[in-house]
Amino acid sequence: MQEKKVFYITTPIYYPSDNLHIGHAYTTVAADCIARFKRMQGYEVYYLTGTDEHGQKIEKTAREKGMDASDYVDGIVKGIRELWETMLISNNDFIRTTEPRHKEVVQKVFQRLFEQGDIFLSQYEGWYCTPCETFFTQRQLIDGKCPDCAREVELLKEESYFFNMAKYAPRLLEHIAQNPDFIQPESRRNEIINFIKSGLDDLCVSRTTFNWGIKVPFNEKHVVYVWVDALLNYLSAIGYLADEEKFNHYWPANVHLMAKDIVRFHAIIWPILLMALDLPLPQKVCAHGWIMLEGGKMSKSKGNVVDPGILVGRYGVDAVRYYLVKELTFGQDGYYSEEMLVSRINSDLANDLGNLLSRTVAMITRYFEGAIPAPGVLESVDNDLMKTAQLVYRDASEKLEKLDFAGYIISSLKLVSRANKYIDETEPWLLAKDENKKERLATVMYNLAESIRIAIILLSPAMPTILERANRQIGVFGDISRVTWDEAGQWGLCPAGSKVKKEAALFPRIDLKTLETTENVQQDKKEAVKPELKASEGPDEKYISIDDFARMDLRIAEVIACEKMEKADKLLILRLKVGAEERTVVSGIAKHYSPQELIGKKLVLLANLKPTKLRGVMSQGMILAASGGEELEVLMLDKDIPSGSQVR
Ligand code: ME8
Repeated sequence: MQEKKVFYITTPIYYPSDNLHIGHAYTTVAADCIARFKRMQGYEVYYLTGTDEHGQKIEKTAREKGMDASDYVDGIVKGIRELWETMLISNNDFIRTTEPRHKEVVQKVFQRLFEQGDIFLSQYEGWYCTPCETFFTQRQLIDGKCPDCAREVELLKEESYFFNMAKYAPRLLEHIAQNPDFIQPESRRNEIINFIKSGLDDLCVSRTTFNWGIKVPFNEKHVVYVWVDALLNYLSAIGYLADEEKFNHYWPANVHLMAKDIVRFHAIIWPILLMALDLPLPQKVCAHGWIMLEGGKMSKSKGNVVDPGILVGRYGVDAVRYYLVKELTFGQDGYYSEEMLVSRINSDLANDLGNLLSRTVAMITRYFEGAIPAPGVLESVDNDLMKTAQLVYRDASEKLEKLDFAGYIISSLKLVSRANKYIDETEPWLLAKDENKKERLATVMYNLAESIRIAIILLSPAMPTILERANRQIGVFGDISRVTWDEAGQWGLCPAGSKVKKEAALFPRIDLKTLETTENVQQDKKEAVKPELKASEGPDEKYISIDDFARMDLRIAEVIACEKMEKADKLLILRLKVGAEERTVVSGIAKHYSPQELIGKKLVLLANLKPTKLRGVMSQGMILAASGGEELEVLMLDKDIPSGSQVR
């Protein structure tokens, strides 16, 4: 039977509570890379992204801005759509959970699950923090108070609908066991299995404490829990209960891509909902790591975000996409820095790829009047280059299939490096001096053009404008809209006689010293858009706002090791445990404390201070101490508060 060549891939639908940052851009670009790769393989791709617009948080944010929730999200969503256009995201659809096509599906599903007994009415009991409008469980409270704002909480009961999750747990475990690829990577899979095995509580699937949501059709006091609402977007977008043909054509999804923060929703709640609806489960739920900034995960609520639109304006869409796709090692977290971005552009793109192209174009222009010559007899060095091209093609394809995005880029670059080395090995400038070596020179030029052709095809899902830009210089691609992935797997497709033409560098080198950093730019931008706010706050400079204070990430840290720094009589090197993490901090307290006095003590750490090297040791934060005259005392805790706890 012929394989059904349809491929349905999704990103999470993002909260339009604020503008998106490069974390969101990472997922969307990575999914776009797969969508483009699959299209080049001849699949009919449906690439879905969108926005998750309901819920208490968005209602509250809009209210704080003095806006209607729907006007507020309209503005943010417009910006998100523009961002995806700027980043050349090739999504086939953009779903908003406020659209009628989605709301209808949510209501019908809720009704069905209620009628078949999976959903039932009961009491939700929890600790409620009125200022935060949030329920917490007993375990979440800190000293019996709200874990977010430390204020009093009250025990409240709320009538809610619940979904009986435990009923489906054995089936889900069996599905995971029988489909080892269902949850990727494996570390997440194990985490999910353990979570399910520890027992699934009934899931509260409705709320009565706010209105900004989809009403439960048979009880208008309730709105549907925002995660049930949101997950159903994957069905409503492709016509579930509305266009049966379209729905059956695309469902089940091949890949749901996201970061690890929301994998539980996708690997537990989502498949259980689908089982209850008698629908097949998606093929793969894949969770990548987080893009971090010094000081922690980049997130809207922390405010430590980098705007991808600004980066694209500065470095170009291909370069920013390239950086993102290469950034995260499969399943792991990675740190963003603008220096790293620039260094990748300069070394991988300007030096390795850009130079390979410009040197080849220059040599073909000089030695063969700008027309790619036909190759002659192959030598062993040529065979080695050809073999690398074939291996790289297979490896890059495999890595993309497995959603190992960084692995795919690293693999593709191997061909670029091999081709650069081939120039050094074959020394075309020497061949050009000897008329008898003209045929050999022709072979070398042809092989270089061929390597470039293959490398550019392989990199094109990550960098969508590269085919067109390279084609202007080395016209071997013909009609670029018809280039297929397969063509990268075949050596010798480059038509001899194709013209080359020197143009501006594919990726100009960037001098970081001449640039402002993005953080500066964003700061300027923030001030530019908020002039009224600044004016109304007045020039009261002796105070800082609670937001200023909240930017400091103060944490309890336990000293697990400590030593004197050699040849520095004031400095101690402390090894700290901060929750699950370990840090090294260099502190100028050696005159006041011996290392032994500090081991086992709990201190206060400013955790999001920019890391800096002190006498060659990277110090990741600062411990707090009081000083008066000659005296100095490090702040320590008496009670047994766990390390990692916040200080406020
Ligand atoms: O969770 N690094 O929306 P959201 C990498 N509406 N990826 C990141 C990231 C970071 N620092 N920050 C965000 C929601 N992301 C729900 C989803 S789906 C039915 C509902 C990406 O706006 C990553 O894909 O908080 C993460 O899973 C997602 O944005 C969370 O987006």
